[in-house]
Amino acid sequence: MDKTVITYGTFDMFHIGHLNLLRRLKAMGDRVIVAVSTDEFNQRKGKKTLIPYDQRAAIVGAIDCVDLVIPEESWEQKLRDVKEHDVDVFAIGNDWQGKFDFLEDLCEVVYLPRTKDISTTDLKRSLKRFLSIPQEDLSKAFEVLELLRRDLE
Ligand code: C2G
Repeated sequence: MDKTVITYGTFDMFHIGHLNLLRRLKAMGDRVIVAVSTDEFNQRKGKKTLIPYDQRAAIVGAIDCVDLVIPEESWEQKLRDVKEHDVDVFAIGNDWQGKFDFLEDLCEVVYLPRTKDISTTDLKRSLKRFLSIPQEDLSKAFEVLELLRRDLE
């Protein structure tokens, strides 16, 4: 009997923390369903996203350990999804520890350790810092790097 695992998330600026989580889900079962937060729902979550829903859903759907992508449009849909998709395990990062224990009557609830030192927030901050460097300073830095690379050849 196939074991179905479900998770929910924004998956903005897809990174290794997201991939690690999805791979762990695949290791826990046979079928992985990912509910990707819509842009409207992210607004309700108070979360600003850079990448629109259709692209975030397409990227998650292209990951080989993901079998089905559905939209996450509300907090309440988890109960319906678990029943509708005959889910055996609900899993999510432990930044949500305890928040979804109400699902325990319907399926196993697992909170997984987050991947350290990576988050969409940090990526956005680094990108902002990088883009605030004056263009001429960047050009000079790249010239120096090129000279160093040649010296090392
Ligand atoms: N994650 C992780 N390690 C990181 C970053 C994220 O394991 N370094 C996990 C999160 O714990 C979550 C998933 O990747 O399980 C997606 O993270 P987000 O896109 O930030 O999801 P979030 O906005 O927390 O949405 O109803 C639940 C919410 O929709 C979860």
